[in-house]
Amino acid sequence: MNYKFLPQEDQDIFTAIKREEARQSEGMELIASENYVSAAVLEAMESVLNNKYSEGYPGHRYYGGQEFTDAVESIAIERAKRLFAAEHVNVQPLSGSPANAAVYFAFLKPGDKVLGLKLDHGGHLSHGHPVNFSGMLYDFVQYEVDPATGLIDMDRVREIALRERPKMIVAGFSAYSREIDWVRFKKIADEVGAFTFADIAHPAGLIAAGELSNPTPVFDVVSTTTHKTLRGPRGAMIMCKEKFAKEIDRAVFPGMQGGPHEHIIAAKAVAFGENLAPEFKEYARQVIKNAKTMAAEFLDAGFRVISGGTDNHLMVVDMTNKGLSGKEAEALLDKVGISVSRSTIPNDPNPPMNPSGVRFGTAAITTRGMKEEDVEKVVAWIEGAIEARADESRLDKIREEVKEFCLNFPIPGI
Ligand code: DSN
Repeated sequence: MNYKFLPQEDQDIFTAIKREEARQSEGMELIASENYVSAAVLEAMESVLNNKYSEGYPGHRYYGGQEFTDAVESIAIERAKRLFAAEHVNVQPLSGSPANAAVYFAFLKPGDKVLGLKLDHGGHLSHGHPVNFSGMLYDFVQYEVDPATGLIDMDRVREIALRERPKMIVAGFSAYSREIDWVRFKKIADEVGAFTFADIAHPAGLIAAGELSNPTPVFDVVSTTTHKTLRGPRGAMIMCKEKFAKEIDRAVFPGMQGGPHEHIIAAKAVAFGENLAPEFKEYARQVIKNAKTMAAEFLDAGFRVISGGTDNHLMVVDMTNKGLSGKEAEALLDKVGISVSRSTIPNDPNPPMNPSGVRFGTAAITTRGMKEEDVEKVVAWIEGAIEARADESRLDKIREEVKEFCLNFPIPGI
């Protein structure tokens, strides 16, 4: 980005941003939920649309002057519908948790029973964790992955659903590396008369590109963030069957939110335009190829990969047999310029702040143009850093190698 005014007006913030640009350029980003947006997406976010209030929806607003916000929001909606074959789309949710809150708000009353995947098995806080609003307001019953395979045991999900008779079943996860059987989930939900809600925040881009199966035609309602594999601005959207359009729209506004962020909605529209282009399909394919290579390399190096591999952009790796916790691995890899996020493993004996695993993802490095042979080097650096963790000079050397390597792969927008 070229900053014209900021350096003159606010050196402190300008300096922090420039240093973050350098950190991103010199470092290896393996946090599964992160990505790099295009310069066009960044430009849409910094536009004067930021200045506009637009409560309501295109054609039905509570403030004047909506000619162009209506146009922008309608384009975002139309593109999202094409991407996911969605009947109805609301592009206003500010982020993933608010989107999920709106979905619950649309379909449930406090105290209603809901089925969601447990956090340490790959679910999300907003899928019923007791410290989150979802777990506080609703009566969540949690299903798990099979401890032996790391896969969701659909027979067990059915058993729990038949016993508990939930009003909603939530599927779609933050740390689950395998394809999801949406049709089976829907069948189970139909048996007990439950709503089906898919949270595809992580694999949305791979689904939009047709590389993973799409729950939108099958499920009642689907939420996603727009900044992970979809490679758009930080934000979210909700897709649903036309028959639920009113409930969802009312739950978002006026139910949960006030004025939508039209500059972000414009950036969502730009990203969706990019997602519809053939190059994005190539990108999504490469993300998966890179992730499969990464999982295979970890297995070869003696790491325990949960479920034994991946079908999408992420994997969770248990660090126990390498003699360090997920938090220690995160801090160690930070030292060599590799960003990751610690992660619980299924039935983790350790708490979420200091869990046993690390989650790795390939969405960001693939945007930079890295391919399978590059991923092999990345895993070798991770393995090397873990082996050399007591040897500061070897760690410094790895950091230099990572930096030199990363600088060969420019980041869009920088
Ligand atoms: N923080 C996101 C992630 O890392 O998966 C989910 O909210």
